[in-house]
Amino acid sequence: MIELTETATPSETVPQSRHLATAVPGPRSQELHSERMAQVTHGFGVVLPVFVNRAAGGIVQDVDGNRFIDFASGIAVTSVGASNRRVAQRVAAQLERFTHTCFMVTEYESFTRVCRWLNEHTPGNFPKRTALFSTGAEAVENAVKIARSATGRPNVLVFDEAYHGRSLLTMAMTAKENPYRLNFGPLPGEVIRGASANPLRPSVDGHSGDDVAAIALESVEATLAQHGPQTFAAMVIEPIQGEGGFIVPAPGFLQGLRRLADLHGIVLVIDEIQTGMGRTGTLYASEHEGIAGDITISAKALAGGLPLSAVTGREHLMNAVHAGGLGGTYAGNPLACEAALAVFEELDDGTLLSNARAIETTAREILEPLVGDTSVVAQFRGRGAMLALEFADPETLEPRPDLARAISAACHAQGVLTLICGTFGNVIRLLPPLVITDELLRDGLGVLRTAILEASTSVPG
Ligand code: PLZ
Repeated sequence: MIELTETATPSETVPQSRHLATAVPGPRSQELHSERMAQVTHGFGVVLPVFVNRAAGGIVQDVDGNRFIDFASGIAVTSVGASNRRVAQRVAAQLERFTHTCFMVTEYESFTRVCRWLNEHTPGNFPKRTALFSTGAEAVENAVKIARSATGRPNVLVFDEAYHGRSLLTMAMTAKENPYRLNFGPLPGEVIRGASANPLRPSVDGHSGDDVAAIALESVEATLAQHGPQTFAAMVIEPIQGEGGFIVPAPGFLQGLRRLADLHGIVLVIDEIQTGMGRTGTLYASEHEGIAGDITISAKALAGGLPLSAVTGREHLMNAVHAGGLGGTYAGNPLACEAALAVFEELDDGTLLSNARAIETTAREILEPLVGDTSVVAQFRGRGAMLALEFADPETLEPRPDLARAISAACHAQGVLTLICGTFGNVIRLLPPLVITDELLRDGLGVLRTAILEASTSVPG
């Protein structure tokens, strides 16, 4: 029996149970949403148009009194809970002292302490330095700047199904056209895409099973050769591809990239923005593969919901940049640094890591049988509390985004907040806070399972 352990979450402020007070969205949310549509750019989408008034532990509560089981964590951000007590207390105390100085103008100690923790806890047993920024995309761009500065080379290798952000450079590094790149060109150059090693849908055809990693690596080598390996500053990869569909690469692929990077003097940048900070049951997902990036990027769950990102890497790379070459007004904001120190305290005793592993065990037990039992789930995959179901015909692999949308909508209507991802939009992903109770987790998974069974019986098969 796997137990989820309680941590310091003020769950008394929001009852930890699913509750429907109105239809979803409720009347107050609908009112606020129409005002939003009148005021906010239509360039932002929304997964579930309910307005939140509180969130804690495993629950998001809306202005109509509906309580949703949180399988999103604000896209892998609020791993310690959306109103974690340690985060709230540290940030409140910092608010009283000062909100901002700009670290490039005058210094504060918390910035250094966050860098020290990251130097000590990111994969790789070598001397490191860290730079702090605000968003994930900003950190990815800075990792590229650092790699270019250190190597004197221009090119960046990225991979099929990659997601690295929405800023101009990271949008070019992201694979999916719609919605991320559509109409936003021209894209910056010197970004070259290589094969990924998706075990279900390999980028390179004509082989099966165990060869996926080896064949993808051959293709990557050919891509490097075509452009000249000595022109590449960096290769950037997510250890589990997130927005692209929660794809765990075929075994051996990441180790193979590590070898290619070493062979050609290319900086291996591991984008742990979605996978890091305990999400997959280890502090960083690279640990599952026994590899370390020359640079590791952290963001999202790093500061419990406050905007903070980090580039941590080998000392000689990080220090290759000229003084003044890196920075940003809000980079490593003091409120966000205090929040990160609180997150580190939460991670300290290993409870959240074992919670992530327990979440996987429970979800696997409830959801994995759907792969054989229905004719709509092609795969259950992921690690720790980063899990997904891909909806497709198991024989032909014809993607079924319609089913993913219908099932997700059924979950929303019953008070379970699920998200969709994947190149074909046919993957439902689970990213619960690592502090969710076992009872809530099972309730939410039960709702999802029933929705899948109902959808699959309406599919001829
Ligand atoms: N790298 C691996 O997952 C952000 C994107 C949501 P930012 N993923 C959520 C959306 O549709 O905008 C992400 C990621 C990986 C980089 C990023 C970018 O991080 O903080 O959104 O800039």
